[in-house]
Amino acid sequence: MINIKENMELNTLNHSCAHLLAQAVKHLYPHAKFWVGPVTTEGFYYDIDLGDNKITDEDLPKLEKEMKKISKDGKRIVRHELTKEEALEMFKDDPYKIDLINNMDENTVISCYTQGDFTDLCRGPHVESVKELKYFKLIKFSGAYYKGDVKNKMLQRIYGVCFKKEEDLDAYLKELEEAKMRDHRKIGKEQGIFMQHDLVGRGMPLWLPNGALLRKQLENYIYEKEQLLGYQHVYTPCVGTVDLYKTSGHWDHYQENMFPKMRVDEEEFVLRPMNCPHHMLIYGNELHSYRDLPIRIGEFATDFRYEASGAVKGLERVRCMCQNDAHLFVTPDQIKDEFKSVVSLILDVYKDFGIKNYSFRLSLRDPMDKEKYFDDDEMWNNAENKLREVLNELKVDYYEAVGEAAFYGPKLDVEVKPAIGPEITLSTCQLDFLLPRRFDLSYIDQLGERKVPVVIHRAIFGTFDRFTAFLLEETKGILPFWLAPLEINIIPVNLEYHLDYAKKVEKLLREHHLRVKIDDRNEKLGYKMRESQMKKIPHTLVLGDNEMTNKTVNYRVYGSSDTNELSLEEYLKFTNDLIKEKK
Ligand code: TSB
Ligand code: ZN
Repeated sequence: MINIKENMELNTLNHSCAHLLAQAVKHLYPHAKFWVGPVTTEGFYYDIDLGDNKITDEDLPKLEKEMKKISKDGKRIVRHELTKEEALEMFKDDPYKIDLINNMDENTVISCYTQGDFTDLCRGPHVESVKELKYFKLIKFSGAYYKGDVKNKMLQRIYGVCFKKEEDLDAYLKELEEAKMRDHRKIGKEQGIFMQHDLVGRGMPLWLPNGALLRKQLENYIYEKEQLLGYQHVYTPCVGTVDLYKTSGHWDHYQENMFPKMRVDEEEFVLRPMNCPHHMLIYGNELHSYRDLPIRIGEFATDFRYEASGAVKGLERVRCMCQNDAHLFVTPDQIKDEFKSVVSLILDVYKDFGIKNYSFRLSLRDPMDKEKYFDDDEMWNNAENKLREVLNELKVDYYEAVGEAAFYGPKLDVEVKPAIGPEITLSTCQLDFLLPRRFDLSYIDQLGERKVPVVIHRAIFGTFDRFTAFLLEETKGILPFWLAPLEINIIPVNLEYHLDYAKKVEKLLREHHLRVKIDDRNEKLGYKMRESQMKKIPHTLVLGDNEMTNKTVNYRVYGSSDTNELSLEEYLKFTNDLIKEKK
C-alpha cells in the first residue's frame, strides 16, 4: 500500500481533507471541539470532542455528504498568521486549541487556515481550494484518549483517506478490503485461534484449542531446532523483584514499558518485561571455563509489557506475551560465529515457513542520546561493526536504523508488514556488553584469568503471539498441513454404514500422530464438504462403500476439487512426507 505520509502531494491533500472533515463535523455538530487532525501512512484522522454525542455507522455517510457539498462550493483555503494573543482570542471557545497554542514554542509562527465559515489552527501546507478534495472516503471511527492518556477524556477519532484521482481511491479501497480479509483478528476468530475478554483485560489474549494446537507446533518445531544447536531450555518465574530490574538497568531504562510494582510481604515485585535477568542469574549459578562457552539458555517465557491501549492489537501487540527467547553467553572471539549461526537459523526458519516478505534492519544507537544509551563509544562501535561484518559475510541485504538499538547494545531485527498498520519486528538478535557486567558474570580464560562474557539475546519467532498473527496473515489462514490445528476432516458418506470404518481410520491416523476428527453430525454430505473448505482444513477424507471395501481413503486437498484414492499405508506415507517436507 502506498505510504501517504511520505508522498508530499498526498500528504498535503490528506491534511486538507482532515480540515474538510472538521468543517463538516462543525456543520452537523456546532458544539464540536477539535484536537488534532494529522496525516498518517494510511490517510488522515481527526480527534474530536462531540460532547455527549457519539459517532455511529450512520454518521460517516452523512459527514461524507456534507464534505462533498462543501467541496462543490469550492471555497479557497486561505492562510493567516497570528500573534499568540490573536490566536488565543480566535480559539477562545476551543479548550484543545488553547492548549496547543499555550504549549507552542515562543518562536513558533502561529498560522491558521480558513475555508468559508471554518478556520483551523494549522502549520500547513494545504491545497489552494476545497474543490481539489473530490475523491475521499471516511474509513472508520474509534475512541481515542486526549493526548493518548487513559486518564484523559475519550475523544472521537474519525479516519479517512483522500486521493487525486478516482481510480486511485478505488484501488486503495479495494486493497483495504483485501487487507481486512487477511487481518489475523478476523481469521483468528473464524478459526477459533484466540479470544479476548474484558474480565481478563486488554491485550491479554486467551488461546483457544485450535490456537493452542498451532502454537504447540511452533514450540515443537523451534525447540527441536534449538536442541540441535546445543541450546539448554529452562523454566523461570514471570516475576522478579524490583532489585533484579534495578541490577539489570531495566528499572532505569525500560520502566515506562513495565507494569507497576506490587508488594508481597516485605518484597517488591514486578511482572517481568524481559527474561534476560533471570537467565543471567542462571549463568552465574556456576563457575564457567572458556571451554564451556558458548552456553545457550533458552526459554518459552511469558512476559508482560505496558503497551499503550491504542497500540494493543490482536495477537500482534499484546500486554502478555510468550517469547521464543534465548541468551547466548560467548567469549569475544565467539561473537561472530554465534551471531552468524543465529542469522542462519532465522533464514532457515523463514524458508521452512515460506516467509518471503521481510527485511533485515540493523538497529544502531543514536550517539547523541546519552540518556537511553550507555556511554562507551568504543564498545558501541566495536559491536556495531561486528554485526555489519557478519551481515556482509552472509551476503544478506539490510538497512541501518539509528536510534533503534536496545539500551544495552545494537541489534539485528527482522521487519515485516502486517495486513493493516505499520511494520513490526518479528525476529531479533541483539548484542550486549552491558548486562553481564551488571550481573558480575565471568568465565576463566585460557590463562586462568577472570573475563566477562558477552551476551547475545535472540528470539527467532519474536513472540509466539506476534509470529502467529503474522503467519495467519501471510497464509490468509490457509495453514500448511504440518501446522494446521486440524489436519484431516473425515466425512463418512452414510453415518449408518460407514461410521465404524471412519472410526477405524481415525484411530489409525491418530496413532500416527495426525490431528484428525470425524464429522459425524446429521448433515448432508455436500454441506459438510463445503464447511470443510470454509474452515480451510488441509485434507478432507470421504469414506463410503468403495473405501470401506478396498480399505482405502479418498482425500481431497483444500482448494482443489480433485479426489484421490490411496491405500491406508500410502496415505500415511503421503502425509508423513508432507510433514517432513513442510509442504
Ligand atoms: C530477545 N531481551 C530480548 C530477548 O532476549 C527482548 O526482549 N527483545 S525485544 O524487546 O525485542 O522483544 C523480543 C520480541 O518480542 C520482539 O522482537 C517482538 O517480535 C516481540 N514483541 C515485543 N513486544 C511485543 C508485544 N507487545 N506483543 C507481541 N510481541 C512483542
Ligand atoms: Zn534478553
